[in-house]
Amino acid sequence: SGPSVAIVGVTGAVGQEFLSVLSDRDFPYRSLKLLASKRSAGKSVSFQDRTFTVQELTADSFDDVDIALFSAGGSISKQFGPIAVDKGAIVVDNSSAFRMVDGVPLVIPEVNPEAMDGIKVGKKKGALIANPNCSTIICLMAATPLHRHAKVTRMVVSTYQAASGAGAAAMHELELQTREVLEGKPPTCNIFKQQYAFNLFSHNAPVLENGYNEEEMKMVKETRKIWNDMNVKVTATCIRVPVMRAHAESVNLQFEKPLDEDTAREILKAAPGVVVIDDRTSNHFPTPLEVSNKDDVAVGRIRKDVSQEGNLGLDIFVCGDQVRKGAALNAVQIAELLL
Ligand code: 11C
Repeated sequence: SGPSVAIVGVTGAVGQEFLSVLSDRDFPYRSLKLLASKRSAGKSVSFQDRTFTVQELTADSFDDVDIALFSAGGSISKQFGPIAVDKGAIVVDNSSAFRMVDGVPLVIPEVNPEAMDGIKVGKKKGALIANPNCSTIICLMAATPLHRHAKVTRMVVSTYQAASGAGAAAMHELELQTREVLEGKPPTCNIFKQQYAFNLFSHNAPVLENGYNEEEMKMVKETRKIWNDMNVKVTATCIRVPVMRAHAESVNLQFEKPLDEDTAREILKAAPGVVVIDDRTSNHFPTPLEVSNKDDVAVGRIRKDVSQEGNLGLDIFVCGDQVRKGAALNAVQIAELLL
């Protein structure tokens, strides 16, 4: 029993994580179809004591599919997402293709599940639901409980983003470059056009006319849509750091109503999907390594912003596994809401 599920892009980093998360959460499914490009078709994938053969993604792939989890890049989503919806599937799309389209819910289950009200498996009606950008998800997991309490009027984010955000090939390149540099060899630069190991650089997304890169503007626009607040002021600086798979973010918040740091800590301790690591005595705060392969987003460095009046400002530091809560877990949680 359960829905029939398809995974589009199963050979990628997020595609593989979809499988782990489905298994970890015991997601009920009637059938499972693993789809990828022609190049990967025919490969065998072992999953839950069974061997699946990866099938080529085509327009006919979605006959009798209830839920399709997409993570194969924006152009594949644009081409095949609408086809899947026409066939009656509910598409949970991890790409940026449909996030800002009016009428497409952009959902973090702990934050705005109401945005997908009425979309359910069994209604025999296709729909698109977008998974936000990983940096946005990780930031808003921590910022939203505080926003609900004191209303954020302005948010300033600086990110420290892992290789995983650029896919499995970038993770491989980071590892390879690290070896090469240690061995005194010139680093291989295929994915990023500059040395990544022992370095950091501005996020590789295209830079726009306003000087922001696309990753930064995603944080600005997606936050407004998810919070359904077109007035919240958001600015971001996104940086790629040589970390394998979890993003870190420094987040400065300005509030409409006062919120002191002890109350903020209690709110965050009670927030679903969030753990507080905030030990000033031993200088123990969230790290990417500590949250890697974990579901929860960790938050620490919770402190009053001394540059702001009264208790109207806080600084926090957030870490979250980019592949998991930033992508696959969030999508599977959305799929759970569809049942
Ligand atoms: C990164 N967030 O870490 C990006 C990758 O819009 O889904 C994913 C881009 C997106 O590089």
